[in-house]
Amino acid sequence: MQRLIPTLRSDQVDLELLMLIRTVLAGCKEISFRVSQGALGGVLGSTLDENIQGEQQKKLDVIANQLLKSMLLNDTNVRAIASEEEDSIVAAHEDGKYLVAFDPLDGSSNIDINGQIGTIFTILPAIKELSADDPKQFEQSGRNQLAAGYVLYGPSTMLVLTTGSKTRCFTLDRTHGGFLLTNDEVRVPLQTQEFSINMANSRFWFEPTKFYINDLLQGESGIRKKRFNMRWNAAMVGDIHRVLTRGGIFLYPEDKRDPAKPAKLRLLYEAMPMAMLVENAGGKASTGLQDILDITPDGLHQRVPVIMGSSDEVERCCYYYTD
Ligand code: FDP
Repeated sequence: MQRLIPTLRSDQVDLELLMLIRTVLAGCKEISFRVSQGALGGVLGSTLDENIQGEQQKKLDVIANQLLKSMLLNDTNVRAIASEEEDSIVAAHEDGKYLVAFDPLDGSSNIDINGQIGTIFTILPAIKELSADDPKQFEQSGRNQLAAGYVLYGPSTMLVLTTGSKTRCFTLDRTHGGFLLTNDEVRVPLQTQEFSINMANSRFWFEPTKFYINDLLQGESGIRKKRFNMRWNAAMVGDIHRVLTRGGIFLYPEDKRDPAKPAKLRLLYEAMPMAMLVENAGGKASTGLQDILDITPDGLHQRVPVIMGSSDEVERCCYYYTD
């Protein structure tokens, strides 16, 4: 089986970018080890703190953030980083070529139940004219991403990565500590009968979401004339992994729960990298009104509605929002 670095070399990935991906993955391997230790590593449970978004931080959120942050700040290729767990941009090296944004541990509510969790990351080119601590560094369209990926800490630890062409899957081989290529080209089936949404929010949904989900729930006797099944992992990384593996549609739409936060998922380090992975696997990623990759973030922690997965289904769903 092919290893990660030769795979990226054969894609002619820039050497410095390749070294940076290695740094990110060194952090993820350490997180994978800590996750696998569970209660034995003393990493479960919450801290007494909240992050900038008012969410309670889990111990593992903080550990994963510290690990990635310290490794990335030591890498001279890095100009600056942004993280879900950091209030603002963190400057690294003034002459670094790259920016890294990450969600160190997505799906925090799954930590204590031994469920799927993961690290999501994106790599962007640094903007020469701006200093390393200028938050405008990250105000770049999703189409500028040089690499995007996630590491899923599940029964096995998997890396799903794109550097612009294919979306590939690698599996961590614990016997030698490296990622081995296990799917050279992920393709999301165009059609699906599986949807993924937090149904508990249904009373807060806007009409397009209500109408679309209602049509799916009607099954064979409704307008869709087929039966749909539902899955909800409560960790975007697990839900998108399923969608990439066997198709499906994943939605986290805007709702009326909290008018100050109509959408939940973060653009820069959740929606944008996942959108690149899904598009490069033949799927679609939209807010309902525009492709996620066409959005330029106007803040590090900006939130957006997310609809992504099998392209025919996502397209069909988007009609409900545009009509
Ligand atoms: P979490 O807050 O547990 O980190 O990133 C946000 C996220 O998880 C996604 O991974 C997941 O899809 C969603 O929130 C879960 O939301 P619900 O609490 O509505 O289930």
